[in-house]
Amino acid sequence: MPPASGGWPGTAGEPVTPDVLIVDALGLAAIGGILWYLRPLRKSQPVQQASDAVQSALIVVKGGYTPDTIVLQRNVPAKLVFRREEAAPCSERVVLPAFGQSATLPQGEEVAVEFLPVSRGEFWFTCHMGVLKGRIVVQ
Ligand SMILES: [Cu+2]
Repeated sequence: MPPASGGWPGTAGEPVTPDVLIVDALGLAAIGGILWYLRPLRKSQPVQQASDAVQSALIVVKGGYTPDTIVLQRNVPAKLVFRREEAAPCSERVVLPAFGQSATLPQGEEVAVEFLPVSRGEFWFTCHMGVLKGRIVVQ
């Protein structure tokens, strides 16, 4: 008699015993408990949505700023993340005078600069000597 094809060996014909049903019920109860536990966290979701409204951009600092033009919407919190990929001291500090911000950029680290652009226009960000230049366009 040839072996039955298909199915996993050992599972075919295995009876569903009351023990299995109890385990399933406990599993469902555990899942229900976890969902109930997470309920308060779900209520905080609007905060998460608020953070979704942040406009962010990654700017690589290496002999200049890439990209060197960042377009932002006004009245939406902005988060510019600078990643300096060089050791040249020229770029170790970035300044955004129009937004009252500046930051030291350790090599290889990502440093976030956050501000709220409220006015339309074009604004410069530069290294602390004004050699490297980037542009922020607020629409
Ligand atoms: Cu410089």
